[in-house]
Amino acid sequence: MNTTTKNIFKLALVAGIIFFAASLISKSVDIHQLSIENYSASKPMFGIDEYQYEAPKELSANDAVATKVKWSLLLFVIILIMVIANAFDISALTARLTGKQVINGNNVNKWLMLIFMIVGLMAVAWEFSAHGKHVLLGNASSEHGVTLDSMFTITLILTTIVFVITQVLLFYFSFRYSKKDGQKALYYAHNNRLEIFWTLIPAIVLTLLVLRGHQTWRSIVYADVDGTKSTNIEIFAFQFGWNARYAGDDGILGVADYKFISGKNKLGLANASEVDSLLVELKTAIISDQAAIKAMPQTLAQLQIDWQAAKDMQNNEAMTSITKEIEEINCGDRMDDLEASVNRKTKQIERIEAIKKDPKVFASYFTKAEEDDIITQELHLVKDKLVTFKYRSRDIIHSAWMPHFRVQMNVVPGMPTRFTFIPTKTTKEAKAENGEAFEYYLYCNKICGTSHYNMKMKVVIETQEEVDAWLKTQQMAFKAMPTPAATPAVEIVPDSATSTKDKTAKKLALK
Ligand SMILES: [Cu+2]
Repeated sequence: MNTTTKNIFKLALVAGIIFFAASLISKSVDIHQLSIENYSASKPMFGIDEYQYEAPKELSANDAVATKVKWSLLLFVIILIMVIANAFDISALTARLTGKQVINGNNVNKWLMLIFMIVGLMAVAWEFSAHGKHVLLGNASSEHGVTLDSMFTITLILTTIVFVITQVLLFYFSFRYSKKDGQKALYYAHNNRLEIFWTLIPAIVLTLLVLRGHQTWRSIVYADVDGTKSTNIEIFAFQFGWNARYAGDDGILGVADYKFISGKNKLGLANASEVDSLLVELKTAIISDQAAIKAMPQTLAQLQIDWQAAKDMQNNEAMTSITKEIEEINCGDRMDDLEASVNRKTKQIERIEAIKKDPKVFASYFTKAEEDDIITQELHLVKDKLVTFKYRSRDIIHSAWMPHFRVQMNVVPGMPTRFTFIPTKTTKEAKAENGEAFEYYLYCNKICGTSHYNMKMKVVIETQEEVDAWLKTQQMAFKAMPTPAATPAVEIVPDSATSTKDKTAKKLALK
């Protein structure tokens, strides 16, 4: 037995031991039922809220026996490998003594090639049957989703054919044309016809696949460019959650801008009174920042007095926190922070006032279309109806992903994106297929921070009537919902806005 074969056996031995250790570890760590049953083709990978946690079962007498059998089986395999390795050694020795070869390494290798091919292809077939269908997602619940899935299927079929042909050739040739004594390999450097054949065919096939993809993508992107044929819904992303905004009775989504975002106006809608109260808020905050800057020496003196008092009382905790504050002032950090805050707010005020100053710009922002907009925590869509999502992000890049609908789009701050599609299966129908626990969700598919994993919004597909009824239970952004008794809608000035104004007025008067 030559050193290479010996090394291969050694490697196999090590691999066996590693595999055994890994299987032991994975058994001892309870990974929340992360078994193959949970991720099989019949169960959708996404949409079922949470897998029920089941405590690991105690080992029964049968399990104990099974474990012992597995141990002995492994021991048997290890001994077998060692015996074979020794047999090779003995054969090599006999060959050296007698001059006759007992075991031919080339022969062993050629049969191993054949076995590897058969076992490998069987494993591929099993993988296809267990996980092949639509990459664990279940059937698509949207119109374009069916086309996308068929593209995946076609690509998979083509690549599988190529895979099987090349693998069979590779391993069968190694088997068929293994080294024989007295036989010399043919020197075959180049063949133009072959080169053209295996360059042209993949090129044509790939071009067709890419063109089909391009065509499908165009049909999605250009389904409703100006948003007139579909229901427009805004999808608003933030760390860490989603909001949906419906246009309300006027069918128009009001203008929104990041400059208008405030604690109360989280989506930054261009609402005149809301923006006015934001301006007051910003100006008040600037005044208080500036007062803090002016009072810095006094604050420092007071902190030093406080520190002495804390020392006298031997209050170590207070001393530490006061020392930290004193350091913050002494090194200039606090001053920098306050100045930056004043600058930031001044810029924001300037930008808002520039919009308000120009009547044309003002009219383009403050259209009043936002008043009846409805901001929701859930997404309800009508079955078989074209819908366009308009994405907006408050902070960083997110990605809105609805796996069941094969919908995904980046949500980028400062860059509006959109996606038009038709949902084709109601939540009820999906539940009938996948079980009562099933729900559609919109997930974030861009790792965006600590709570990214929890960034999702429930999606419900239902009839027009059901969506309308649900929308009536939601609150309009700046208007009261009409009462069911068909009384004319009363416009209510948001009272918290006035109260903020009052409060700031009082604060200003105090200064
Ligand atoms: Cu995110």
